[in-house]
Amino acid sequence: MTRVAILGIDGYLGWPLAVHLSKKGYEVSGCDDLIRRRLVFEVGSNSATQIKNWSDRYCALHELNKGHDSVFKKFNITNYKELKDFLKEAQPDAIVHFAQMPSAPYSMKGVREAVFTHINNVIGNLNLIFAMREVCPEAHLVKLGSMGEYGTPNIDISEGNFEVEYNGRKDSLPYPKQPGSFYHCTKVHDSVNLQMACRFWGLKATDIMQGVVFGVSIPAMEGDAGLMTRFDFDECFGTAINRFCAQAVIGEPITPYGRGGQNRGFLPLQDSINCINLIIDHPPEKGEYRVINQFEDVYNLFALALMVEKVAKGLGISARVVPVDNPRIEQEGHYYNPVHKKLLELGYSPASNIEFEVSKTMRILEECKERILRCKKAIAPKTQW
Ligand code: USQ
Repeated sequence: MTRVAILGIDGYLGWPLAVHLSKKGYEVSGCDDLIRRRLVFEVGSNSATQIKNWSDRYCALHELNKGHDSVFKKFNITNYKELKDFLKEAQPDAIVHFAQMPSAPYSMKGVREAVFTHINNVIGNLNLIFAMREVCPEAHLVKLGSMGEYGTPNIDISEGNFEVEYNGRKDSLPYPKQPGSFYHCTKVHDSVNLQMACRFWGLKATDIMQGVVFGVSIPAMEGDAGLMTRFDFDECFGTAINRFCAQAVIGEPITPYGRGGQNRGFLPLQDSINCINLIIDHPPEKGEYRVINQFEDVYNLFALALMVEKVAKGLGISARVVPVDNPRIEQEGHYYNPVHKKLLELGYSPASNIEFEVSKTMRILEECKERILRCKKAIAPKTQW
C-alpha cells in the first residue's frame, strides 16, 4: 500500500486528508509544528470546532494506522536535519506538502509577518526539495500551491505551461504569475524552485493551484467528534465562504469586500481531499513538474454572499449581506477564465452541490455558536494591503 507523508498534518486540510487516507488503508505518516494553532490565537481567534490536542490526535492516527510503521513528529520543516530524519524513517512514496503559513491577510500585516511567511514557506519548501534529493528522490511531491499565484489576468489562465508563438517560433513557458499578497508570492517562489529541481535532479512533483476551500465535514470524519477538523472564521485564517457561514450563524452581517465582483475558483473540503487522493494515485513521470488547477467552479463573491444568505434563511437563520470597504488591493470586477481539465481527466466528479455543502456547514456551525461568539472581534477585517 502507498506510504504517504503529510507535512502539516494538523491543519484544516492535513488532518482530514490523514483521516481519509488512513481509513482507506494508506500508510500515513506526518509532521507539524502547530503554527496554525499558534497564529490563529495570535490574531485573537480559535477554531469554531472543538479539535483535539496534538497528543490525542497523534494517538488517534496511530490507532487508524495500526499494523503500519507510521511516524508522527512535531517539528518545523525549516529544520533540515529533523526533516531529513523524518523522511528517512517514513520512507514515503508520496509527500503531501501543506506545512506552510496559509493566510494572505496575515502576510500583509507588516514586515514581521511578511518575513516570517517567507522564511517559513520558502525555506521549508527548499529544505524539502533538498531532503527529497538526498533521501527519497523517487517519491512524488504533491505541493499545495494556489490559484492566487496567477492573480486575475485579462487572458485565459492555462493549466501548466503557456504556449507562445513569436516570429514563427513556438515556445512553452511557465504561465506568468501576478500574486496578490506576500503569502501568494511565497507560493510563486516555491513553484519556481520546484520546477527547477524537477528539471535538474529528476524529482517528480505536482504543483496544485488550489482555489478557496470551504466546508468542515468529510465522510471519513463523520460520526466521530474526535476526528473533526478545525474551522477558522477570523479575518486572516478564515476564507470567504467559511467566514460567510460563520457570520450568518451568529447573526453578524455577511461581508463581501468592496463591490464583490471578484471571481475565484472554489471547492468543498470533500472535493479537495478526493482530488489530492486522485493525484497521489496518479503520479507524474520522473523529472516531470506537473501543474493542476484544482477547483470545482468559478464563483462571484457577491453572488456567493447572497447564496449563503438564502441558504441561512432556509434554515431559519436571519442573515443579511452588508458589503464593507475592501481592505485589499484587488480588482473588484474582472475577466477570469482558468482552464481546469486535468482533474476531470483523472476522474474527478464533484461530491455535492455548493448549496448543500453550505447548508451542512451551517448546521454544524450552529453547534459551535458559543465558540464563534467568543472570538467575534476577530471577524471584521482590520489588515489593510
Ligand atoms: N473576501 C470577501 N469577504 C470576506 C473574505 C474574503 O469578499 O469576508 C474576498 C477577498 O477579498 C478575495 C476573495 O474573497 O477577493 C478570496 O479571499 P479569501 O480570504 O477567501 O482567500 P485568499 O486570501 O485568496 O486565500 C485563500 C487561502 C489560500 C489559498 C487561496 C486560494 O487562504 O491558502 O491559496 O484562498 S485563491 O484565492 O484561489 O488564491
